[in-house]
Amino acid sequence: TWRKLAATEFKGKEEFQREVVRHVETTLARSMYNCDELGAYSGAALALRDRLVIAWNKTQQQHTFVDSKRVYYLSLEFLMGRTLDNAMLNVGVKQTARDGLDELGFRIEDVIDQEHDAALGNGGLGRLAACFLDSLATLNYPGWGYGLRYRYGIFKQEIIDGHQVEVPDYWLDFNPWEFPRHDIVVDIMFYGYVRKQIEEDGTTRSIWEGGEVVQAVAYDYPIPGFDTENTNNLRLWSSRPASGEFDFQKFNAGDYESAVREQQRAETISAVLYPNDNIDAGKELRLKQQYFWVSASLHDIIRRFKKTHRPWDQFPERVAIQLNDTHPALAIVELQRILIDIEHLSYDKAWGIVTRTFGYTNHTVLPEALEKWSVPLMQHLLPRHMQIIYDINLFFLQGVEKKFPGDRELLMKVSIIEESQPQSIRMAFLAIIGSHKVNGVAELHSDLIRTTIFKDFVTVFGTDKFINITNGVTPRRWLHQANPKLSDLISEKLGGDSFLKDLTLLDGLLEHLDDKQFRKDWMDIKYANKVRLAKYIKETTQIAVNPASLFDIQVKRIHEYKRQQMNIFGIIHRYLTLKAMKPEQRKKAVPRVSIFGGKAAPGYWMAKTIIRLITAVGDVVNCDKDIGDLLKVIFIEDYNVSKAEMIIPASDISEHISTAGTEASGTSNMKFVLNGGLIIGTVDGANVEIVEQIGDEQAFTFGHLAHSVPELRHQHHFAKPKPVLDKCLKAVFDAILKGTFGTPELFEPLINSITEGGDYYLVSDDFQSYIDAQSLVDELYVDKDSWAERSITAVAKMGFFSSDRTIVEYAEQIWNIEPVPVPRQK
Ligand code: 26Y
Repeated sequence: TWRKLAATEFKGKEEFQREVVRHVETTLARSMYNCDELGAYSGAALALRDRLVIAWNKTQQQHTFVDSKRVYYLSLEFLMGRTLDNAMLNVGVKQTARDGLDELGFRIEDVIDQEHDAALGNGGLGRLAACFLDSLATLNYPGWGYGLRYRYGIFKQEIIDGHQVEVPDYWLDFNPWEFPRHDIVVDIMFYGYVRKQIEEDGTTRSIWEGGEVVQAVAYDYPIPGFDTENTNNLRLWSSRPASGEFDFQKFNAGDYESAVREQQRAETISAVLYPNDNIDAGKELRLKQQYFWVSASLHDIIRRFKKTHRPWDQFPERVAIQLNDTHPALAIVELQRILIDIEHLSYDKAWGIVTRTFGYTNHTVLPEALEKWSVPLMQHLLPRHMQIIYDINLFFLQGVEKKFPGDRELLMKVSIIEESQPQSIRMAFLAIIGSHKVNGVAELHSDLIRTTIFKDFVTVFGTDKFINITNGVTPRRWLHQANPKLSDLISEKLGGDSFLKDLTLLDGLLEHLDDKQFRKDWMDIKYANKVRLAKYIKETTQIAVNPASLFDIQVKRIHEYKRQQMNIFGIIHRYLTLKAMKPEQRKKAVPRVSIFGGKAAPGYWMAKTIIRLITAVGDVVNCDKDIGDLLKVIFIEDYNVSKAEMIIPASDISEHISTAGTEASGTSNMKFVLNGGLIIGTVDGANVEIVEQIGDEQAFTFGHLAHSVPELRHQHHFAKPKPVLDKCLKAVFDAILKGTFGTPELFEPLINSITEGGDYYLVSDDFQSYIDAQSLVDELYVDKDSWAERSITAVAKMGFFSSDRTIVEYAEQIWNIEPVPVPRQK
């Protein structure tokens, strides 16, 4: 039967091939006769990109034509990973491309492997933004991302002599996915002074002038949805000097150095992603990044709104802006400034528009991650914004005083300005006051923010403003793309791939739970994924691991609160236990491969010490002849999105073992379970809801609960004499301090943080229960058939954790937007 092709389709593999060859020979000016895999990647990417552009233009035209309300997702991080594979799968041309490339002599997997990750993020917050873009497009919502086009993404991690070494990640060499918009340029000012001017009608106006100007240039990235022509836009800003090139007067006068310096100063703003995850450093350049990006984005949004010739009142009916954590909180101040200083709206009218526009998502309760900017710094860099922050605070506090007369303490507690030395601006408070909804990212986390860090704001605003929207992950990347075999098996059982758009359909798998062949196929796929990972481990570390072992994986940023140290202490305990066994006893032990991956912030010394201990333990354990295959300890270098796609499908269990109340949600927990791995975890973040959904037989939970944490910390703090350590943990520390894993001095500070330093993350309190949970894992893993049953049951009940569900909740509860599908050709 004949039908018109979708904009993104090819007429067949021949047409695809022709397009690849055309791009290799003309766009790249290379010959097909000596085309290598990188050339094939480039050609394939360009061929597909041509199709995306058509759908992308259609979508944007449709959205402009319908004049629909749009959401703008402001995030300093978009951890996109690779694009080619994802885009081929989303628009449904992967098989065509596979066949076409095959005939040209290339394996599609090798071609896909040529692509550099777009690593413009640190961890969970940045990857969540990327999953949200996929869901927005797939659900046909008009939604744009706005971020920074860093020249260097998160650093590449090398492990040299067991230590982390940071190497710059220059990712822009050849990037077929970005479109420079040299016509979309915004001037951004810093520094300068504010002058008051009396108008003819007697009102006073503030004029901010005399500062330094840099330019923001837009770069656009198409975001295709799955099984839809809708293609959204991600717009990233790049900085450059306002004069275009550099100061030619200085240049011609022979002052080359200062001309170049000026150019570099401007380019520095978007040069590098700050590599801190959940730790605020408060650096001036970071504040410059934030204002640069926020100001450029708002000007762009306003320019688009103005084309509709609507009155300002209607701005919040056409525009929703979501703040991904407090990093873009200055957008609140910037919009207020534009509305009063430039558009001449009254303060009150402007503020009404502002608060109806913004929503704020909180991602952390860790005190060290809550952004504060020093007042003198803000004053210096953005003098007019500092005045407006004072105004916002004044009017807010007046309102509080009116509602709670005489409550001086409450005023102190909710003031945006903290009376520290020097004073500082609490960005979370600004974000709450300037938004109409504040959300946490998992039930437990949302409860915690309502009852701890933001409780005084619940008193002031009431409870309705503070909602929960539990995180989710995109099943397109994290099941279909990362685990094609499992995705195909599920399609076969469910009679189609609709589960990729409605993940709750996974529960249909329960009907097949007792099917012996299905269980076998299921476990064979897990095994094949473990073989794939074992092969990678062999190639990159020279260590052979047995894929029949239990694969135990912890991959995430290295942080004390995530407790990789507890995992490695548990591994040392296992090692000591195995060593103490007689050879015939050892034969009964379950062989295990413990796999770690993750980056430490370059300045986070304790996190680097944890990496050093993991590699040191691996060095000893991996070549201990008594142990053999019973225990291997692997650190995978440079964990990133594309590696996650290979690692996650290979887990039997994965670790999500943060101190209760510290991990806001976690999202890799969802990815692992969706791929048939079980989790060992604390009662923290989204673990709670995962276990609720899949049933507690399908998970290994342990440890103290969040509500006991403050009291336990208090006890550690005031304990005299120091509490005696649990026997197992003491044996672990003794082994380390004896030098079993090399120089003990390296690891003393880590041990001391637990024995002397108050054990803030409660490793000693949870250790025994962690070990017990691990023993239960060993015990249950022996029965492969019931393990298969648990694995299938867990996947079947994961439907809730699709980021599609998450995005629908944002759309309905915060943004008030509707889907606007691009009409399909008939
Ligand atoms: C202030 C600055 C240095 C800073 C930079 C990055 C502060 C925080 C962050 C990143 C935070 C982050 O990634 N949070 C994670 O967000 C995920 C998505 O909601 C959660 O799943 C995860 O628990 C949380 O740690």
